[in-house]
Amino acid sequence: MRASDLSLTVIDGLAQAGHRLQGLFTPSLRLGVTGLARSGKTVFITALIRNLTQGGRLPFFAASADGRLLSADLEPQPDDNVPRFDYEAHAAALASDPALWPESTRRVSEVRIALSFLSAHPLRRALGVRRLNLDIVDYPGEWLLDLGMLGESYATWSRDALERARGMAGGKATLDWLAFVSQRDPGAPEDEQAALEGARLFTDHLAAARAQSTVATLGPGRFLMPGDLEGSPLLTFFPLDLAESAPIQRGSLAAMMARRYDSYLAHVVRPFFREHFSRLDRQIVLVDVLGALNGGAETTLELERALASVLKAFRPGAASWLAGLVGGRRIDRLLFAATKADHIHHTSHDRLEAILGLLTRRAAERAGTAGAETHVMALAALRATREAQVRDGGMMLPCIVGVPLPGETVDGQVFDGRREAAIFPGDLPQDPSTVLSGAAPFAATFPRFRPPRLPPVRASGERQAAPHIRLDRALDFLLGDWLQ
Ligand SMILES: Nc1nc2c(ncn2[C@@H]2O[C@H](COP(=O)(O)OP(=O)(O)OP(=O)(O)O)[C@@H](O)[C@H]2O)c(=O)[nH]1
Ligand SMILES: [Mg+2]
Repeated sequence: MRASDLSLTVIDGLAQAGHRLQGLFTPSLRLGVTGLARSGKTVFITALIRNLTQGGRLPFFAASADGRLLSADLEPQPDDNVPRFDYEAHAAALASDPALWPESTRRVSEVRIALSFLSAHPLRRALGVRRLNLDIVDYPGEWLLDLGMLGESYATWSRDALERARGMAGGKATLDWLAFVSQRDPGAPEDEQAALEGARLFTDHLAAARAQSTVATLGPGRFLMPGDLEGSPLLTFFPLDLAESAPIQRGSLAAMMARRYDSYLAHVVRPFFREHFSRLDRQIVLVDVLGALNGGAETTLELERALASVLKAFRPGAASWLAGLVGGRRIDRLLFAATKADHIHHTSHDRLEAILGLLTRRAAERAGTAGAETHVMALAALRATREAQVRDGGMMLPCIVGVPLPGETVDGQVFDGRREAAIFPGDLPQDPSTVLSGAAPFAATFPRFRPPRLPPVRASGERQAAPHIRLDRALDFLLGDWLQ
């Protein structure tokens, strides 16, 4: 036997052994798609599945561009107690006429995408086709806010919640709740009726504040999106006006509230964190920066605060109270993405990235010191607009063109959901700090657009991908090294 025959036999043997081993053990990568409510998680996951399974145009996702990504198929999700992500329903909504965005998520769900690929390295490629399972969890963004409660006592949480409610330009619901709290003596004996009434008024206040704001930053999340906890006693607590130094008396209303707060953490927040977040390998944090800018400097500061509190729980690699829960896995790559970048002209994308970079800097610094690679990017998972130059007097304005959703208004013009419109979204400020200081209030408003209508996926093998902006770069950052 010649040397080259021998090496071929060895490679052949290795390939067979490798194939058998792969059947037994396919590595899995758990990707966390994190973000506050309406930040774009469900759309991101839907567009990701669509582009992977339908051979989307992904020129900056190396495995796909090099032709090494052979297939991507949905497989049963790994955890039998978690429902499957309803990709088919979201795809059907996008295929309907008119096309619809997915609805707000009400429960947790999970999806596994089985990828098969060829290695980029000739020697490893000789071992044959390799496989990777990509696991992703979707959940209601409201629940994310609760992670910030994990390190807080009932007393601290109460003080913070009251301070924020008092600082709001309160509507009736907020005023009613604050009036109720001001009449409660935390030292009074525990009282179930007061607990029920207070929790109801507190929930109304949260819902009203949520409806007013362009970003969701107030929790507890289950008060707004209860899921299977609708009507549960776990949701019957509210913040009380506690004096800084006074201890909580046994048998008092305050003790009752503190006990229920702790139960909420133990039975709702910790299990949610443990089951869905503590096992992540990679994380993309989606941030609706444009939505916050729409709300003004105060909303943008609120967003920064909410992000900071959430990211405390994700300190990649840091030794913290989390260390015991994290169970050995460490997030080694973290991507912050400003979503819905198709609302602005591409010439403003770097400014959008700069604003997000500033918003997340403190968190990114923490992650950086702990060794995770972080990156900031502006993207649109599902592009709903195109760009055009529109003449305005003697000037050419860089505009975006799309169909605003019914009822959306720009400059007093109300849209009907059918007509296309060219909109000049304005320039984002060059100095990102001005959006936080309010020094140069950003005046533009971004209407919500109708999604592009995506034809239904057919069994015939005809490929039906979806338009996006930089989804491929995000995939390359998040998965690229696992597909080498
Ligand atoms: N133009 C545009 N709009 C988007 C894009 N992604 C999301 N949106 C808009 O943002 C809304 C919310 O997106 P979702 O994906 O449902 O947000 P989510 O984070 O899953 O929200 P919850 O389920 O409530 O936590 C959508 O209904 C769209 O209006 C995008 O890429 N482009
Ligand atoms: Mg969702």
